[in-house]
Amino acid sequence: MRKIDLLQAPFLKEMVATTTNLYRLGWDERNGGNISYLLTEEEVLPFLDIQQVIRRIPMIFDATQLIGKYFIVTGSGKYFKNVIDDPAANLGVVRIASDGRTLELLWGLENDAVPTSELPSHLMSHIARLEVDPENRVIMHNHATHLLAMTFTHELDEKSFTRTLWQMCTECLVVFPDGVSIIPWIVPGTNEIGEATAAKMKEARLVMWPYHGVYGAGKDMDEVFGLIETAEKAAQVYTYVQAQGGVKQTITDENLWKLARAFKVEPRLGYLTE
Ligand code: 2HA
Ligand code: ZN
Repeated sequence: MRKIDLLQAPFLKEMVATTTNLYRLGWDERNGGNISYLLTEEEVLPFLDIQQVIRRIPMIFDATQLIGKYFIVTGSGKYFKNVIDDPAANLGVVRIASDGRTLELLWGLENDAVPTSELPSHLMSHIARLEVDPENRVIMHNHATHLLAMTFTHELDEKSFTRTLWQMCTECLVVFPDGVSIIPWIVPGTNEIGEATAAKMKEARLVMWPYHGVYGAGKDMDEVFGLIETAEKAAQVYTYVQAQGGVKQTITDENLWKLARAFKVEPRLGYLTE
């Protein structure tokens, strides 16, 4: 069967639009940030001969739970700024091979490029999210500016960090009732940071990497982008509030409970006073 040019694929267009948008927002300077997007076989079949493996790429960890799964990913060392001009050099479609430790490259990552250096965190987070939400498909990492800044000025206690963000915009509790989790500072690109992130991903779809950036998870690109965008907006408001002299009054826990009831969301257990 004749294949359609992959540049026409809806998932490719979403990756290009999203990386371009994130670059414009200033959250992905240089090679900062990475995205992985789980694809179904039906989605890739019109565009790819799935028997045609271009290259095999070894991984430093075991992704047995994802054997046979397809992902489109951003490339290591690649700039989000450049994706729109050359998607095939900056993005790749890969499949997890039957040994769970090799990637089969099916498209893109031209000139011997490899997937994002944060692949351990991405694939471990996919595994963790799929256990609690079988619909999860996207993991996104970026350096959202105000959230990153807050990791220097706000205490790094998950409950307190979450409550501050919930109080900065009325919408926050509705968008991320599961809150924001935080890992310790760990060297990026390692299995260790992947394991720490994935452990947090079982409870919350947003995970802060102190002095570095944020991880988000969601069932589609809009959900994960919207999550990070909403938390980042709250962090921006927090920045202005601090600059204006600090909080004089805020959304009370009673208000937050009313919101939770009105929008039928369950705030993270123990984060609001009863
Ligand atoms: O890929 O953002 O965390 C560049 C990064 C590493
Ligand atoms: Zn980063």
